[in-house]
Parts: sequence; structure tokens; C-alpha cells
Amino acid sequence: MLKEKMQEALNKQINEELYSAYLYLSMSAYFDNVGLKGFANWMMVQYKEETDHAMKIYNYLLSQGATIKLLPIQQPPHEWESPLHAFQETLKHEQHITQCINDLVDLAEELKDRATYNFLQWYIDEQVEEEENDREIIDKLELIGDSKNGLLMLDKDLAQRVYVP
Ligand code: OFO
Repeated sequence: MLKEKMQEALNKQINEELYSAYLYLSMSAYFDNVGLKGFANWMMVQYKEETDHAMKIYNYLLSQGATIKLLPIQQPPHEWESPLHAFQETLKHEQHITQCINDLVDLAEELKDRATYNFLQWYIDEQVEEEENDREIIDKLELIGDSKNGLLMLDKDLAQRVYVP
């Protein structure tokens, strides 16, 4: 049985992941509205992945006989200054999520909760990948600068991303 403190922390993380989903869904709509369908696709895939991250915790809690307590999801922003700005905000958000995961791992250690400690390793790896993806796109956007052609080429690239459940 999971300790109360861990149940609460994991319920909070479900909320963090669902907020991430909400944020990226909002960014997907923003990109769609400014005519960058490839960027919109990338964010839509990210939205689905974040929902999966939340559901993975949800299923873990249920498997441990824990209570699911869904919390209110905060309203995300709906516009950004530029694609670069949106991705800078994405990276900043992912760094926050990495911190949340690290805190959960610390808590699992403190409570000697081996099962949750093990469960969280997947999230540690996932965060490394998420931050790396964002940095890569930020680097490209910085190189592109004001070039419309460059932006459209990157848009084509990001249109290739597919959701793998
Ligand atoms: Fe769930 O990794 Fe992003 O937030």
C-alpha cells in the first residue's frame, strides 16, 4: 500500500501532466491559427503523450489500491510572441516537470518506497528526452531567425512527427 504522502504527491503529478497536455493543446491551436500546421501537429502529438504520462500514474495508483483525487487544471496561456517564444516556454515548463519528477524520486527514497522509485525511472528518462527535443527545436529556430523559408522548412519537418501510443 502506498503511503498517504506518496499518494498525494502522485495525484498532484497527474495534475501537472494534465496541465502539460492542456498547455500543448493550447500551443497546437496557436500554431494552427498562425498557419504553421507542422508545428501544430508536433504540439498535438505532445498533448497526447502528456495525457499518456498522466494515465500511466493514474493506472499505477489504481494498481496499488490508492485513491485518485483529480485536481482542477489551471488555464494555460493561449498566445505567444513567436514560435521561438512558445518553445522557450515549453522548455521552461519541461524543466519544471523534471524538478517535479526529481522531487518525487527524493520522496520515494525518503519513504523507502521501492516500487514507486522503480516506477519513476521511466519518467526520469522521458524528461531527458523531452528537454533534448525542445532544445533541438530552439536551436533550429535561433538559426532560422527571421527567415520565412527556414520556418516553413522546419514546419514541414515537424509535420512528420507521429503519435506512438
Ligand atoms: Fe510529461 O513530460 Fe512533458 O510535461
